[in-house]
Amino acid sequence: MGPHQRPGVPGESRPTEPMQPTDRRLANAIRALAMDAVEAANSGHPGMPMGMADAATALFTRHLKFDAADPRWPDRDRFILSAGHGSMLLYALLYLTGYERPTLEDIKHFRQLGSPTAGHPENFELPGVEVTTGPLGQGLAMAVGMAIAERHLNAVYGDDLVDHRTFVVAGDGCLMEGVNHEAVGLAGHLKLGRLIVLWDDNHITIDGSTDLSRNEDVVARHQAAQWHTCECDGLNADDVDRAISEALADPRPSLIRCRTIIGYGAPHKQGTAATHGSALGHDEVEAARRELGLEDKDFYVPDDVLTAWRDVGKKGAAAHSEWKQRLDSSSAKSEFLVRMAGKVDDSWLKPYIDKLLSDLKPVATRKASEMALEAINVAIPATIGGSADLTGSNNTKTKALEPLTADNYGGRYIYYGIREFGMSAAMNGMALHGGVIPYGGTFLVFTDYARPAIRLSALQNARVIYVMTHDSIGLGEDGPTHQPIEHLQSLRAMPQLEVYRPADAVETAECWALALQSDEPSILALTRQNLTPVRTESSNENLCARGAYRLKAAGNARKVIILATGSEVEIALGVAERLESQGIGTDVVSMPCTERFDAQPADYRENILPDVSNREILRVSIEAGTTFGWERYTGLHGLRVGIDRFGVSAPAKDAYDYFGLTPEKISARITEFMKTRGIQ
Ligand SMILES: Cc1ncc(C[n+]2csc(CCOP(=O)(O)OP(=O)(O)O)c2C)c(N)n1
Ligand SMILES: [Mg+2]
Repeated sequence: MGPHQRPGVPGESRPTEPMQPTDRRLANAIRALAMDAVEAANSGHPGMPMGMADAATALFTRHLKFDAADPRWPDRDRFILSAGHGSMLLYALLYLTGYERPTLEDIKHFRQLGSPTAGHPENFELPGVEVTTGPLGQGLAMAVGMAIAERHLNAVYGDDLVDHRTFVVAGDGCLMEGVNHEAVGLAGHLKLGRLIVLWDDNHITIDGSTDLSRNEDVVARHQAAQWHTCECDGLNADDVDRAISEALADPRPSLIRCRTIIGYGAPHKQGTAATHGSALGHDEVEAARRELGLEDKDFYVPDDVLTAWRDVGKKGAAAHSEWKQRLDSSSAKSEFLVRMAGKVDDSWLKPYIDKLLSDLKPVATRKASEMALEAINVAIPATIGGSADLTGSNNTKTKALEPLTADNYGGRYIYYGIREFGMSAAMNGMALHGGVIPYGGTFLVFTDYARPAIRLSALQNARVIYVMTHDSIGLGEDGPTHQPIEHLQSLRAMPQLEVYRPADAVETAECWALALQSDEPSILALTRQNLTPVRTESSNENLCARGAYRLKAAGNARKVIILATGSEVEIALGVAERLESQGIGTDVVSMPCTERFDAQPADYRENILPDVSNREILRVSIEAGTTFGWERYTGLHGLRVGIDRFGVSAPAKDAYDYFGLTPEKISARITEFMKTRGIQ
């Protein structure tokens, strides 16, 4: 008999029926709700919740520290359903343990418009859903970030206030994904012993047996990454309990291999991919109810079972109130609460900018970012910086930051290694854990490696700040592999993400302030090369907050409006100078953040970009990247200056000249364009 065939009848885990419902009966309530919800929606994934119901029961009834009455208790254990397709497992647990939502009604409306029981768990729909999962592998990778945040805050505030664990349920898919290797490597290196992963080892994925696509020794791989591993019968709550206890006792991160059967309890379909992602069908649901000893009723949970589950949901109340008492008597109370609420002040900004203005000099915006961070990291102790092995290039480490290591979780700088995706996913977990504000760097071109996590930052409203340097052909000799072309625009296309491309040191500081205040993720696109200051006078306002502003107004009658970002603002000023000398009045608009500009009231946008034809006032965009999308601001009949091919390996100055991105070449192009279009 193979490891995935087990003897015994699913309904009977113990020979006698005690007064308390058996663990198996508790688990069967999860199975019943999962089957019924998927059946009602005729959509969803019953197999995973049915296979992992016993393991989840062991975890929730015997180990997980939580209080269903307060899903936001800062010292709760975090539970991450990395196998997000099994969302009904989580919804069932939240309902059964007595969270305010989802209600049984919500579960009956699984996957329907407006119901918080979305297809995959979404953190913004339900308190109790810690992170949004579904893109496989990322839940576990975010859990690594949660575990980092927990250890860091523990180092800062001590056991009295921060002392919890991070539990993950992951499937075969989560462990196959590339990001898993990054996350597991990082967790092993940082010795995140409070991270415990329960692997739903059911040998099945969508295409069928895992034998179709995997022969690696998953456990040995984790061991090689310095994890503790153990195994259990995932269908036996006592055995899962034993394995969890073993994992808890080990100082390393743990992988618990739970041997399970997908769709357990559905007699004709269990153990097959047929249960993975579709409703079991009426007959099979009936057969499963018989098999599991359930009543033949939809969405039915016996009273004693529901009562037992509700008691589980209340069990943490005592620990919670003890924690509250410790908080009340802690001298760090108000600081801790402010920090967990994520509030930051920007009192650092004004003095910092005043200092900049008193001593203006050319500086790369990556360097300007470091300068701003020197002030920020002192003023805001919640920041945790890092880089994916480009610290010296991204300029992300300020002087006072010590490395966060297994020996010093109190450090605030993480050497993520060459793990852009793992870093970004970890930052999501850190941000969603709360109490810390993560920022991390790599080259802008490698947002491609981080992109799935950036998308989840956006979807989840996670305040993660991506410090993406080397933001154009201006990086020079490293050439086309490293020169971003389509990146800025493709990132701007992403909802709920703010992309900033500051033009000098003052704008860089303003953009940092906005990113820190935001409840969305931000990308700071920063130059490698030095830029001449364009903001030379002090302003009472954070001008970048409007997304775009008139940096220079036309001297002559306005005929041209140039929109430029980042390093091209300086070029735009040079273009304007040449045009003005020919009597062509030219506005220069610096546009550090298109998303913010789009959100301005109509009259502000109208003031910056008046609704007149390009024959009256020609709009020109200048950005050292794709021109794709700039017609949004120039109109179809405007002029878009950019680069619509891959870059070149050459010194920055030569690359700019080669692509015609110089004041001479652009001004000539504009006057030529005006002539051929008959613009006077
Ligand atoms: C990144 C990503 N790729 C593909 C999918 C689609 N998908 C959802 S579940 C799944 C199979 C996962 O297998 P496993 O983790 O073993 O789950 P089980 O079938 O055992 O429930 C796939 C390919 C996804 N959700 N995320
Ligand atoms: Mg599987």
